[in-house]
Amino acid sequence: MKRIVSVQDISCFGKCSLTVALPIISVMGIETVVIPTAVLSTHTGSGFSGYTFHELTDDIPKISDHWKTLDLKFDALYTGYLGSAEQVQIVSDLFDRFGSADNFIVVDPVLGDGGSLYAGITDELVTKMRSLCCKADYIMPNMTEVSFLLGIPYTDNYDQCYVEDVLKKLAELGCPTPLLTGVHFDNDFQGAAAYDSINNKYYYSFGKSIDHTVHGTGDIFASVFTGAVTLGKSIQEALDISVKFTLDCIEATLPYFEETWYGTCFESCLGNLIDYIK
Ligand code: PXL
Repeated sequence: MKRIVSVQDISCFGKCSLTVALPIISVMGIETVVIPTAVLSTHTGSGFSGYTFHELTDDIPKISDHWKTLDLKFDALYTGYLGSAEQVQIVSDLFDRFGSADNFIVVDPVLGDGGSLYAGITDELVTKMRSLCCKADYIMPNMTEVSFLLGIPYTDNYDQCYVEDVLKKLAELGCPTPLLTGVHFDNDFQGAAAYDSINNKYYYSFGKSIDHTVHGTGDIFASVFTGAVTLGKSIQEALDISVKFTLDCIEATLPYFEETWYGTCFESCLGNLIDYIK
């Protein structure tokens, strides 16, 4: 059985990070091992204030030491939201210990959206996240995260040339296969792009554009993509499955948007994912 370790926070309420990665990767038939990096009462995205934040940074090296005694191996190491610069450094050490020629590393550099950083994301954390991206085989920022990682202005108005230029610059940071999420060239379609810098090939996948921003879609996309590559899917196949499933989830959220404004209703779509990976 394939096995992924997912390293990110538990937002107790709010449907993101581990509470999304666990069910999604599990439904893909992959064992999901977790390192919770922090426990928050909710996520830090818009709509919530006054959330609690309990860091588990000190536990990460202890968990890692114990796992080494068990000689645990993973097919993929996948990180999402990390709450402090120190934590990013500790995760980087974890990659050194558990990364190998037989597995791959996915870093979703969760930093912000809509042109701004999430609450609590500092410049130091951005700098460390940039270094973490150098160790990854795949990264999957949105355009906001790209602007902070590359130190360029944020724009929501771009063309294919611009997308390919930023993907190339992300590869130059040191990640051989960067992705870009939330890609749209018009109002009708949205999706994601990827650049395989080793073969100098670009990949795109689009679906119907849905005019709603829902929290947690980046985590859904990253979990599905990581799972699909772990199952041996090609970049194009993994991109198609991830985009299709993420858009299914956004669509499924629309009827419940008033009551679930804080997250995406991915649960009712999990059956689709089983079909998409067949
Ligand atoms: O969905 C990304 C995410 C994960 N975890 C926490 C967050 C966010 C985005 O805001 O705040 C705690």
